[in-house]
Amino acid sequence: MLTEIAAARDAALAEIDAAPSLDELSALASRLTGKRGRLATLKSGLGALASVEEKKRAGQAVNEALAAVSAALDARRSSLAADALAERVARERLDLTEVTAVPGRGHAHLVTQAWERLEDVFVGLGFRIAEGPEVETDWHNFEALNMGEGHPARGEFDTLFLDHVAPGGAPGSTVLRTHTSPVQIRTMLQQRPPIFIVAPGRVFRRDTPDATHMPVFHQIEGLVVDRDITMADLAGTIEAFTKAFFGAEFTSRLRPSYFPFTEPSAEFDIQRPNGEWIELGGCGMVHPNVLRAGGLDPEEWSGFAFGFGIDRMAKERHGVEDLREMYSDDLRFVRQF
Ligand code: 2NL
Repeated sequence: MLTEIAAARDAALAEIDAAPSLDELSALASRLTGKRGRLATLKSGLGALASVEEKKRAGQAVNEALAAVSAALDARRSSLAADALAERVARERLDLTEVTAVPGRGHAHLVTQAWERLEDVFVGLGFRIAEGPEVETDWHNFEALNMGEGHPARGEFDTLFLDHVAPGGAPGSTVLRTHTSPVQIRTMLQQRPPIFIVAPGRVFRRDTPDATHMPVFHQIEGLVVDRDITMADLAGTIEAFTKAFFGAEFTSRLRPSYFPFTEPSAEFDIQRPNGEWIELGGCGMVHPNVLRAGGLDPEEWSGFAFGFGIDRMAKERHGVEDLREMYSDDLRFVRQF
């Protein structure tokens, strides 16, 4: 009897172990533990045993076998359930990478790159970055820069006027700034010298777009005001900037020129290592009238200023043929830089 019980138990355990699915396990469970199972049959045959002692031992063995079968069923059930869940999770997994393009890493626009590098270099030379409004008053944009009403230089600027009339302003006296110089005027009015600032920013002129002009472009202007600032400081700063931005093999030169807001005025050129000269921007000693407009006494303070185009700089640096390319949204162009 005990051998039969052990055999029935081992056969049951082997079947449980081999059950391939939860459904089949559940069918197996009713068969093994049901009234017509082998162990149940053996149990009901206990009465036929000869001695009480034998009945007791066989009864205990059957109960232990049934408990072992029941425990094995539970274990197999949770193992099959875990497998089924894992299989279902794998089957229902949504691979979103198949429908979403892998997002490539973008980069700053060509002009932004140049703008940020210029800021870095000027900060390295001891300048601070100044900002101001893009919508300006006629006074800050022209008058304070020694270009009174009717000054011929105003005509060069093809100004974009706004209908908006500032409080206390005359009609037609609100403009989109044609240069970032008004930022320097505002700085002079706000803080005492020493002033060492650069003002990068977006500027506007009524130009028809072509290979070298855009109605919206970017400029960076510098302003230094302190006691005893001379043209030598200007030339030295331009040279230090040239080497820091373009490389030690580059040099710079100043050529006499004219601007209403500086006196004397100069163009500044840089020389490539191959000897070629490129015109970069303008500069000069701040005109006494401009210092006065900024609330400073020209007998006490002197300064220099310079300005150049950021877009042109990016264009030269990367050999872009047409400025309009820089403002197209053609990714084939944008991705080259
Ligand atoms: C150019 C020339 C220049 C300035 C800008 C300036 C500003 C103040 C006072 C005096 Cl507040 N000058 N700015 C001076 C000389 C030249 O820019 O060709 N820019 C693209």
